[in-house]
Amino acid sequence: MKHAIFGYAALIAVSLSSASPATAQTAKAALKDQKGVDVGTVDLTQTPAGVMLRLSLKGMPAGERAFHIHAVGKCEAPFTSAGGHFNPGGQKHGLLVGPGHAGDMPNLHVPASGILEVEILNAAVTLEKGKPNSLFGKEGTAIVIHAGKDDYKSDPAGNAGDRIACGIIQ
Ligand SMILES: [Cu+2]
Repeated sequence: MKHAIFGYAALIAVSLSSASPATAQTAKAALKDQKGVDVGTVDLTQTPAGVMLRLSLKGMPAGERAFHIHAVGKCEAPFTSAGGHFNPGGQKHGLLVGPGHAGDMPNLHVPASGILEVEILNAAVTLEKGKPNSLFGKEGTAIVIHAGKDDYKSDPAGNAGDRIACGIIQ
């Protein structure tokens, strides 16, 4: 009897995996500091509600750090190469001011260990190519972490200071 139940469960598992096609869109960014040292990763997954960013940081100085998606997929220290915030809607910066840039996201609170694991949903962007808010446009996009916190209102960048880490979304 047990045998039959297990057999049935296995059959369901197989049919589920073949029914969900390989269209789950994902992307990744490897974060480096200005010296080229690896400081973490971001795994991006398309969901019906937007793009889920799973951030895994290590060796990051403790404190509040701005966390954004920037408009150019180029990370050459000091990372001004990544351009301004990803802003296909032409909005002003700041979650306290209005809708903000599509690349605006809440500050990270890095603990003394320098290690942080967090998931953040960005409903304003997509991994789907060809859409105006796609992270895979002509110039690509990059994840940037700043030395300071985003004040959520100063245009164009939240007065967040230097760019201390960068990773191309690919
Ligand atoms: Cu930024």
